[in-house]
Amino acid sequence: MKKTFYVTTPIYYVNAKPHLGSLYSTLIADVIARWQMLKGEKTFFLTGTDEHGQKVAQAAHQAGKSPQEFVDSIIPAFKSVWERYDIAYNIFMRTTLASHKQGAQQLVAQLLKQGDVYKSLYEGWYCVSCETFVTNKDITDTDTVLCTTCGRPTTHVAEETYFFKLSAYQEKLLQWYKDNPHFITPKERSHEIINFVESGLKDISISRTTVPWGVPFPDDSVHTIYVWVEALCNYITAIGYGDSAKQQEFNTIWPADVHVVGKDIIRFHAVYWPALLMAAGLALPKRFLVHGWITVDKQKMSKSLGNVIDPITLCDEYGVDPVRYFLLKHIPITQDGNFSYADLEQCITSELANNLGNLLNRMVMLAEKNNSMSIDAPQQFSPEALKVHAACIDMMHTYDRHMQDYYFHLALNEILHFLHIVNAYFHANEPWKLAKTNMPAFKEVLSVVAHSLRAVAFYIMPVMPEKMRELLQGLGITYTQDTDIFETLRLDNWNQPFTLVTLLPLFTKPDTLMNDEKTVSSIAQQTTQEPVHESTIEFSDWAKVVLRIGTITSAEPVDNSDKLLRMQVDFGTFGLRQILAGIKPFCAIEDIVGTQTVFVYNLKPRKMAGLESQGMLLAGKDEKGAPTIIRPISTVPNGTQLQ
Ligand code: ME8
Ligand code: MG
Repeated sequence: MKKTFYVTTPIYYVNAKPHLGSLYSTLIADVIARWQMLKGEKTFFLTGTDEHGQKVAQAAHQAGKSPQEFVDSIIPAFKSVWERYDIAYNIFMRTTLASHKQGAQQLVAQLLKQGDVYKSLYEGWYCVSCETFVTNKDITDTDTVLCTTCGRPTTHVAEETYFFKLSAYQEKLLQWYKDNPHFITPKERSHEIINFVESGLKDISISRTTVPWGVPFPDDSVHTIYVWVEALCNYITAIGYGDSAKQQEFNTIWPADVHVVGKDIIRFHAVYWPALLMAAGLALPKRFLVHGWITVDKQKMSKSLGNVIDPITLCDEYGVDPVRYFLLKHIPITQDGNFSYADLEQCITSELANNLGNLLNRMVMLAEKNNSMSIDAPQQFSPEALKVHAACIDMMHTYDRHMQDYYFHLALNEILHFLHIVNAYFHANEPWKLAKTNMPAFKEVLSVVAHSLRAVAFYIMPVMPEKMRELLQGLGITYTQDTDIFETLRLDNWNQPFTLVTLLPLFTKPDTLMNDEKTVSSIAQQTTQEPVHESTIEFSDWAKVVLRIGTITSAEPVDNSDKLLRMQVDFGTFGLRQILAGIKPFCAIEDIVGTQTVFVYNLKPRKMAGLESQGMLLAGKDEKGAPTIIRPISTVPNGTQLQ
């Protein structure tokens, strides 16, 4: 039987609901699965949740619930985000399922029986946030031992535990990395792991006696299995490991073709997991795709830092597919990528609305105006048209190559490049004039654009499934996931007839509103919902920001914007400035003119709706989420700096 293409995401801790970072990994896996389906592969896509361990137990305790009640209460939040974002997983795995517990126990029992696991005393430190035993060699000062990964204080542990003989697998692992150079992608991560293994592996502790919220250790229920070892097993228990009735199914799916993971958890995945599999006599996964972090102001977006962005708020505002596209196009998989609303809005406006959506729109409008909604492919294309055809074939090859390397941003860049070529061709041929003078030439232009857009739609389909389905509708094509595969589509064969359909614009340009204020306010909103470890800044960081009080001397609405007000602000001896802010729906102009309030005075000038804003208004948010400006209790001289 043909091997199923198997792709997985990390299983997420259920100590809080998913955020943009969790969405990012899941989205990558979804795009990989959809891409493989288009290539005609049978695929299996696994995601799920990591529900045991101290971290989750603590979160449950804080919420005043039993661990099981607590984890059950968080699951709907994960499922609804995945559903909203069209994440087409096959199984949502939960580590509290009986089948998982049984499978994990079976694996550990086998290692115990073989002598790969032995009992001894563990003395050292444990980081609950990372669920990690902190290795002795990383420790200098035993008073306050901080976690080498996350920097938080660790707890001292001295208990009898079971150890896995990881040290026995050092050479085998090194040989494996050597024989399988693509095992860990990208290369930087691979070097990191090889260095780590070369520096010497110690046996690892794989059980706890003081963590009752876990899977009981086989034949010794004083212990629970260390949460990481048990969690890794989900990749096999989800597809039938440990269940003899599912052995055959398991054999067609395992090994995983790609495990998608963030760089924070690569050591568990690319060292511990392969060693455990070697010990169990199971095949090793083919590849780890390791991505960087989504950052906000250069810091990792994380539950514990409280700077997370809620994916639901984001798609409510911008739509699901534009957010999916943005995350893959603008965050190179090999690097960390900063999230900003300004970049997202810019991307939607220029790449999606102008470059892609408008091309379809303009073509269909022109066809409609000239009664040419049905177009046949010309018998022979002109040399100009053939150049576009050649560029299309080029785009498809290059896109395919980048997708094989999982370089989504480069693949999508190819499409943009191709769309520029098609747009240029469309304009250079002035089809609106041809419609009056040369109907066959006019129809040829339409055919070229329609064929180009058909290819583009299928290639971006894994990234924007809904929008590309719509685009195809505009070309009169109904998409069927099960049968539409590249092999039968023959996108290089430009002999299609099209029956165009008028649609609403595919993408709407976002209002350029208070980009920076929005970042700040959405972070502030999140921080009230979860326990926060505030990160601190140096005094010198604070000293960079100049806040001044000024009087708003005039304010007027900006054309073509629902939200922006253009204000003149008097900063006394520091001058008069034009500042824009997205507060129009929330206040009456007569209420704010004459008012003193606070502005970031030294922010680099930026364009909003085509106008320059020379500073930024600061505002709070009232209970309904509407911005409210801040006034000094008594009048101060204009230009006063806050300190
Ligand atoms: O580590 N940017 O769960 P977790 C990009 N349960 N990706 C991010 C991210 C960010 N800012 N923040 C989180 C665990 N992620 C374990 C995994 S697997 C057997 C067990 C993503 O909830 C990224 O994939 O802390 C990271 O590796 C994962 O979420 C960690 O999720
Ligand atoms: Mg984490």
